[in-house]
Amino acid sequence: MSDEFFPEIPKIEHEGPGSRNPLAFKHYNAGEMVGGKAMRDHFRFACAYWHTMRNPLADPFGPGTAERPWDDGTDSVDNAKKRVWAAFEFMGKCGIDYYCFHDRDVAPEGATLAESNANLDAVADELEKAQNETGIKLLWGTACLFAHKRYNQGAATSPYADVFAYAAAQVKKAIEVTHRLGGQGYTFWGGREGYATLWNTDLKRELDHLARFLHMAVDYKKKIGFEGQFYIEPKPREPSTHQYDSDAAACLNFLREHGLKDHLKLNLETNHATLAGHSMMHEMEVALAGGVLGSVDANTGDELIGWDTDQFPTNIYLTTQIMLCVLRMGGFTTGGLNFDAKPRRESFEPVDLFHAHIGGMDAFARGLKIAHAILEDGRLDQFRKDRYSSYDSGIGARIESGEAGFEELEAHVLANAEPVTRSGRQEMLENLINEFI
Ligand code: XLS
Ligand code: NI
Ligand code: NI
Repeated sequence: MSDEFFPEIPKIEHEGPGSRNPLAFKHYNAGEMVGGKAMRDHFRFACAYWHTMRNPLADPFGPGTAERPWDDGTDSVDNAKKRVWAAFEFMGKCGIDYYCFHDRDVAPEGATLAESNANLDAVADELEKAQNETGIKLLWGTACLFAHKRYNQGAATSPYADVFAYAAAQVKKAIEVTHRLGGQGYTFWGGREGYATLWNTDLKRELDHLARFLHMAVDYKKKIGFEGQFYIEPKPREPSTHQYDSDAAACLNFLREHGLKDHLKLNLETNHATLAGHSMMHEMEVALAGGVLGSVDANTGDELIGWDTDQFPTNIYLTTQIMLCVLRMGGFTTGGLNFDAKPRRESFEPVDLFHAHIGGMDAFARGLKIAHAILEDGRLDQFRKDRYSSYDSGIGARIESGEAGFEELEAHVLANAEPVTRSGRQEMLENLINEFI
């Protein structure tokens, strides 16, 4: 890999827990086997192009602070092409195997759709070259249907049919480019698919339009032979007051209601889970139970701020919970862990991008090892299993199989003594988890 953009930064190596080098992995070791699988294959880490390459690190009170010497700050295609090489040098040095992008992160929007598409094609040529040179792959692509003014009232849920059409044309192109670049998936994040106020909103019609939009995408995907996985990414609000795909359960219901469940899985993001008032583990369990756990946007929020602050994940409990669910699922197939995260506004130097990703990768390496050890140990899962054992035989088995009805259950109660329950042992289990952390 070239040394053009980050000349002072060497390739990040695994130096082990004893290392005091901030530019080294203490726990992440790409080739190390955990439960018969190399770490890199457990995680399938991805870099989010929009944050790492494009986020100026602004906040609601001030403009961006990010110093990105390779970027001339213009919207030119040449600048966009150059940025590709900075991105791939960065990922190569971090040992990140995948990336994710929005159409408008990688290439500038033009004055017309035709111009935007030509820009995207030009940058896709460059991305293809960089992929071939480095072996870094595209985890998923997406379209930005929320930044341009035309999308001010939504895209597929805009009250304006011409806006719906524009969004469709944009997604058509984004899927084509994702397909061309060998993308393993394509994500739909609602952006502004929700409402600012219900006074002006026909909620039923908007939801039907969103479903139509996704069906069109499914049809087109088949037509061009794109075999990547489609994902929908739940988020409850921000920038909208309410976003329709508000959490995993709402997405599942929407997919089922509109006959889309066979075509989309969920891409879950930690900060969106907490915005929805859930833990990430809750969202993961809901998706797992519904058979739609696809991919993860690995970040975290700040409990004290409450926005989608998109911070890098460093909490070992969080990464342990996520990896526990991923292992229980049997691992990612098309999905992976995409760092949908940015350094703080105060962390404006290029080297901070490295610290941020190193920290996230190390936190997940620890989470994986801990989760694996917990599963190997078996006590946690055994406890869960035993807790439901009254359903394994007798009346419980008849309830689960559907053989028993209310009358039989009433007879059962009349013939038996008061039910016996046992402690849920929450504290004991929390202590058990801490044995491993
Ligand atoms: C924003 C979302 C976005 C999606 C991709 O909050 O997380 O970054 O992941 O459109
Ligand atoms: Ni995201
Ligand atoms: Ni987000």
